[in-house]
Amino acid sequence: MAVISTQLQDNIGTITFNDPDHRNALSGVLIDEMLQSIGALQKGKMRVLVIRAPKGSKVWSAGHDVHELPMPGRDPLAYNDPLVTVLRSIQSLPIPVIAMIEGSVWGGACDLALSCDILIGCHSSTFCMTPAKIGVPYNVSGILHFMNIMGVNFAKEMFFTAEPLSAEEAVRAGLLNHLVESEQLEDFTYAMAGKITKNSPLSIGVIKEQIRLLASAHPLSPLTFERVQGLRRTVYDSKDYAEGIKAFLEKRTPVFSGE
Ligand code: KFV
Ligand code: KFV
Repeated sequence: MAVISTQLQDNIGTITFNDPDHRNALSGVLIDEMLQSIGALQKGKMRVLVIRAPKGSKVWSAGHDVHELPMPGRDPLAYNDPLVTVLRSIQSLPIPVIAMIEGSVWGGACDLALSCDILIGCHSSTFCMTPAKIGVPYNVSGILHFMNIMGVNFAKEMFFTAEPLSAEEAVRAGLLNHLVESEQLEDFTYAMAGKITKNSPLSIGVIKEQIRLLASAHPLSPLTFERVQGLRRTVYDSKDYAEGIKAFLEKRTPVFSGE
C-alpha cells in the first residue's frame, strides 16, 4: 500500500505523507516512494514541490523509523542511509520545495523540513530534535544544516534539550518563513507556489544551487573529517546508543550512563 500520495497540477507538485498508523515515520519504504515520486514529478512539468501531511494531521512526521536505526557498531546516519539520501535529493532538486507543516515534526523529519527551501506552518507546527534522547551521533552535514538556518545557539539548545519548539519559537529561530492560521495554510501555501511557477525556472534553479553550494562551503581537512567521524563512532558504538533504541522500542524513558 502506498504510504505517500502524489499530485501535479498547474506545475505544482505535491507529495502528501499517508502513513498515519506510523505517524508518517520516514521508513525506507516511504523514502523510496518519495524518491520515485520526485523523479516522476520532475519528468512532468513541476516547477515547485509542496511536501505536506494530510489536512488536520497532528503529526507531520515522526522522523527516522526507529526500527530501522542500526544496532550499535554501524553509523546510523551514513551517506547512503535512506533519510540522508532523500535530504540530499530535496536539497539538490533544481526547483523550490515548500514544506507545508501541520502538526509535530520529529528528529530526521525536522532535517527533512529544513531541507525544503521555504517552510510554512500553523499554530500546531512544533519541531523537536531528538538525537540526544536516543543517543544518536547526528551527522556532519545535518549539523551544518541546522547551524546555517538557525544559528549556532538556537541549534545547540534544540539538540541539547530535545524539547519541542513551538510554532512561535520556530518563527523566531528562523525555521518557519511564515506562521499562518490553520484554515489558511493551504491557500497561503498554494498561492505562494503559484507565484513561483510564473517566475523564471532557470534563474530560480541556479540561485538555489548557488545558495546550497555557498552554505556548505566549509572545507574540512581529511584529518579533521576523520576525527569527527571517529568522535561520532564512539557514540554509535556506545552502550547509551543501544539503550536509547531499546528504551524507544520498549516505550520507556532511557537511562544514560555516558558510556
Ligand atoms: N519510528 C518508528 N515507529 C514510530 C515512530 C518512529 N519515529 N514514531 C511513532 N512510531 C510508531 C509507534 O511505535 C506506534 O507503533 C505508532 O507509530 C503510533 O505511535 O506498533 P505501534 O505501537 O502502534 P504512538 O502511539 O506513539 O502515537 P501518538 O501517541 O499519536 O504519538 C505520536 C508521537 C509522534 C508523539 C510519538 O509516536 C513519538 O514520540 N514518536 C517518536 C518521535 C521521535 O522521537 N522521532 C525521532 C526518531 S529518531 C530520528 O529521527 C533521528 C534521525 N535522530 O537522530 O534522532
Ligand atoms: N530599468 C529601466 N527603466 C526603468 C526601470 C528599470 N529598472 N524602472 C522604471 N523604468 C522606467 C520605465 O520604463 C518608465 O520609462 C519610467 O522609468 C517610469 O516608470 O520610458 P518610460 O516608459 O517613461 P513607470 O511608468 O513604470 O513608473 P511607475 O508607474 O511610477 O512605477 C515605478 C516602478 C518602480 C514600480 C516601476 O517602474 C517598475 O516596476 N520598475 C521595474 C522595477 C524592477 O523590476 N526592477 C528590477 C530591475 S532588475 C534588477 O535590478 C536585477 C539586478 N535583477 O537581478 O533582477
